[in-house]
Amino acid sequence: MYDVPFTYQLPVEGGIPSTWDNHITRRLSSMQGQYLDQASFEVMLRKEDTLLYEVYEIKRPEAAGELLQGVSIIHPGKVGDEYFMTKGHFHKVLATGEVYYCLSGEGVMVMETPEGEWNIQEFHPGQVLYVLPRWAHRSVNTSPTDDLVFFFAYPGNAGHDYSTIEQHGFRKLVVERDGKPAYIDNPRWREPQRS
Ligand code: PAN
Ligand code: ZN
Repeated sequence: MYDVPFTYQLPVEGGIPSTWDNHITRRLSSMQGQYLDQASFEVMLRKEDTLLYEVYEIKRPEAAGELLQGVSIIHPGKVGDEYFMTKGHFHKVLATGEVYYCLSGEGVMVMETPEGEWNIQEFHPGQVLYVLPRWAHRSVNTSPTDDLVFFFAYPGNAGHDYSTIEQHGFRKLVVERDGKPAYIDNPRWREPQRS
């Protein structure tokens, strides 16, 4: 970890930063119970524990005032009709936002507040997306062929609360209908019970 200001390269092609500290990989088996079509999930998993997405993190102290940053790459694919997506989370410190910059691919960010308000924004190359403080966020790759690649930066003290989303998912699911992405209600969704 540097203790002086630094730069690094972020190539649009491929999107892997020239310097990184952690490479996180998330496979199908880590998304147990998150996809609506449980039968398709089981069939896929029996064949292969497919790599769904990867994150390259640049390490910084997890402290207020720092910015944690990196790149996520979500591979194309579906479980049943539902596109490959990240787990999604609230920040543990709810009052922390996040900036995303789409390098390549096509997708959407599904967001919601603890009160159940929802919002979905599209990702296109060159587009900046700002996730406001308090909004849970999950990114979804809606391309049939290409990776969705984006840069992100968020406060060092944010932390991640995955369990609220793991319990009931997001209010909206992103599925393919007639060859195009569509947003449907998640039948498992319940208003999050946050303490
Ligand atoms: C991103 C996400 C990253 C992977 O860095 O952590 O895209 O998504 P999950 O953490 O939901 O698996 C971010 O939002 N950080 O706060
Ligand atoms: Zn986040």
